[in-house]
Amino acid sequence: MSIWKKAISTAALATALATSTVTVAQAAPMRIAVVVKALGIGFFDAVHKGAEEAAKQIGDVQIIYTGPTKTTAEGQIQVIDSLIAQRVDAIAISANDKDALVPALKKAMQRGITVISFDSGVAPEGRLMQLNASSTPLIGQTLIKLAADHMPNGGEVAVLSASATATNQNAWIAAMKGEMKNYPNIKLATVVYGDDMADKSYREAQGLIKTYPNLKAIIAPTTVGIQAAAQAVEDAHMVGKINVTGLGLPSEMAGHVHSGASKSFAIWNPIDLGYAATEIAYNLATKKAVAKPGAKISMGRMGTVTLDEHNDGAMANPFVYDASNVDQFAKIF
Ligand code: RAM
Repeated sequence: MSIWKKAISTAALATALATSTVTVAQAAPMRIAVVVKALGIGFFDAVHKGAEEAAKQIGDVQIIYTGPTKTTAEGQIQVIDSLIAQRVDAIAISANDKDALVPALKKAMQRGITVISFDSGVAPEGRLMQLNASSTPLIGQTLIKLAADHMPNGGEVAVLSASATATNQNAWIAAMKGEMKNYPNIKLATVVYGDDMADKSYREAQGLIKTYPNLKAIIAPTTVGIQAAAQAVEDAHMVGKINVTGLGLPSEMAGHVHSGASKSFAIWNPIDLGYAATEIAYNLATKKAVAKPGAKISMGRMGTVTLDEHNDGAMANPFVYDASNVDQFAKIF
């Protein structure tokens, strides 16, 4: 046999081996796609960690962690179409827009893919259920209280949100506005959107600082926004004048708490959220559970979630971080 022929037959053997490996792999794991608002966001990296933890515990699950590069519905629709083509078993998605994703996710469900949303919800017709991180009214109350606690004389606050179509932030802002009736001396000056992009969030925070000279607090119900706002307040030498609060990761906020830019902030455990969403997707995909109003669905070590009349459920309560505990939790998420 010539060297050339030998090379070809070796290549053919390698291909045969590779094909047989693929055949074995196809039979085994269930593929659960975790689709996030955008790649590169620390909060979702922690969600990914939790999803992998659940997959390891369940044993026959492979996580496909994916998302667009920007927090847009168009980007997520492309990702969903590609997951349908790959015939994944389940999709757990944090939505950039509750309505725009419905046709693509309906198509996925028609092809037998189990679809749930978590964190930022999809409208009921586009998913089996929605796992909220926490109770929406509770987050609304927490957000305004965090600001009010450090405004003894009241005054103006502004909200720096994620994208204008983000289901979760919009629900929390609505809850916060409702709760503000109990704080008559606090006025909401404006709501601006940084799209969960660090640079845009930073520019929006700079705009708030310039436009509202009497601003007492920036409330950012997004881990990207709160970090950018704290940085902008430090850079503008406004520490002590404007308090930055909202929802943040201890690992990203510890320095800003120590600088004084943020007195306190809140969050639930994002690792737990990724873990719980994966457990639920697995239980629904394997028909161990059915999503319907009143159902109690197992989230593994996180207990059970109870679904309301829209098939929405909440995982856990948010927790408050300040100078006394932020370093301890910064090591975890
Ligand atoms: C950002 C995202 C996410 C939200 C957190 C609080 O990471 O907008 O959806 O839950 O902030």
